[in-house]
Amino acid sequence: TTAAGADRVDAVVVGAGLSGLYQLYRLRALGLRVAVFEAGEDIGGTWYWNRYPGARCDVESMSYSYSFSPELDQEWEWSERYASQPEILRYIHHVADRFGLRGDVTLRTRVTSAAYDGTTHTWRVSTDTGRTVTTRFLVLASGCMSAPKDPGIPGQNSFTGEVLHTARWPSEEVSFTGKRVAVIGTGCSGVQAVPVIAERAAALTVFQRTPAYALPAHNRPLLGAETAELKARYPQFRQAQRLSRGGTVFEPPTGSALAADEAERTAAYEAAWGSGLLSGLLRTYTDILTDEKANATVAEFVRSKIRSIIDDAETAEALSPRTFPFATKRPCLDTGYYAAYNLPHVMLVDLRATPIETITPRGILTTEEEHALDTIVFATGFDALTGSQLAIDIVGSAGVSLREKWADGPRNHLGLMSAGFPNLFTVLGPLSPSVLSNIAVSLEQQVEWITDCIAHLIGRGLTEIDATPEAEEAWGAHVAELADRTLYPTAESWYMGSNVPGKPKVFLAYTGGLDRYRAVCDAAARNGYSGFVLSGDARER
Ligand code: NA7
Repeated sequence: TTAAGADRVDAVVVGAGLSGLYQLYRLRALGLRVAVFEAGEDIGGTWYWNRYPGARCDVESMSYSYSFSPELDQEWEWSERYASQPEILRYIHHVADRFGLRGDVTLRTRVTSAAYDGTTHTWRVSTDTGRTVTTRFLVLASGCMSAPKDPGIPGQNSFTGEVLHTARWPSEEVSFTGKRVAVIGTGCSGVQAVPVIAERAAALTVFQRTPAYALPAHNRPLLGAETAELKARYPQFRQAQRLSRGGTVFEPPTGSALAADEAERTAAYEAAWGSGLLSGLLRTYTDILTDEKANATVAEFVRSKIRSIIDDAETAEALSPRTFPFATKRPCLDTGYYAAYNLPHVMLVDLRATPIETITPRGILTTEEEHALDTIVFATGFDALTGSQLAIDIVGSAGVSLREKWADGPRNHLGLMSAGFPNLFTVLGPLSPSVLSNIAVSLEQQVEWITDCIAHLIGRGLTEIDATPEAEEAWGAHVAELADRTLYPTAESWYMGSNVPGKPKVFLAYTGGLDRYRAVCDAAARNGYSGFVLSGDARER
């Protein structure tokens, strides 16, 4: 049944980042022939592309790493509390080499389309290099933050100086020495890049549309004694991570922020601020993300911190987020971000006061003035969660494309499979905990579920699994209902699709927690894949 000119494999995995490589490892262990296609020149996914200065993980390195191999856990030594992009990329290379994964990865190859053939029960997968393969199983491990968003600024192609995007950073060294540099965007990428670029550039102007809540990282080298201590109990720690709400281990809060008096609250917030943890403030009380008044106490605490760091009162106010509740857009970890604004050559342009009219050949023209520049850095974010999947022209069993089906927002069951797209699985896709969890833990959970599912089909000689429309509808409603119990949907955020013009406004992640999500996924599998239809008999063919 192999189509002419197409190789035949058992599984295609799209993407060779953390998710895709682990998926490859697991599917190979089932004895499957797997082809991984990776658009980049090398493996690493997010950690390959986002090589801008200052790029760093905001989850602690000893938590943000694979847990599947106790030997790997013991042998790898992280040097910093929060690993930098180069170190994480080295780790990914180490894993690929250690487990011999590279041989099945085809680099510089972007999957452009995938069409399901219901008669042969196979996907025909096409790539931009002209290579086509047919496969029974198709796993999209294409990343939740991997499709850069078009900044959509008038004149953006007219600039004659150097143009960079944080998520498409060149591998050769970029020099900022003596340059007048602009950074557009103050999400986590901008917040990380600004202090490092500030150290190198002659002048740095940051163009800010919406200020972020940035919390101090307190990053530092890890001491041998502390890594040894954690390694001694790594198996238990990994297990606790798996069972945790967000993939990181902590004592959940018990009280309401509004039940505490101000002194008590401030003490709790100070301790969280000092912890250097991204979710430290969220963990102080139970209602930070569900009660506006509780949230407002944290938001004001962060603003008071911003005022205490920034010398200039007007700059401090411009940097203070006021238009959305704390953490309804992802907070950032700050390593010298706010402090950079105290340097004489770093300037903030508040785009709410003076919007950009156009980018010109010389620089950036706001309603107030033209800023002459040598380099513009776009830190303008991604078409998150759905972007990388919808970039592929995927056509399912009824001839309907995923783009058509998701025109009003993503629809799937358990964030794993979309009805009408049999044997197509997604890792870290929409309507799963992905971006609201430690994704290192999330991706392992999903990859393992997918692997077990494929093993189940093969073991029983079944050809196909597909989500049912009813289950998918119920899942979508459940995810939306859980999100509506939180403050998340009140913000214009990439969680809501609000950052991409024309994108449907749907809350894109599961807010119920990774622990609960895992239980739901496991229960579905245990109940013979309830919510899915399993069919066919491969042995007949
Ligand atoms: P984000 O968090 O989406 O941030 C993008 C920033 O760029 C944000 O401040 C945007 O302002 C700004 N932006 C986007 N488009 C424009 C235009 N056209 N003009 C001016 N400013 C603009 O992306 P990041 O890469 O920083 O972080 C993404 C995630 O990756 C991060 O949360 C981590 O989980 C890893 P806006 O808020 O839309 O007003």
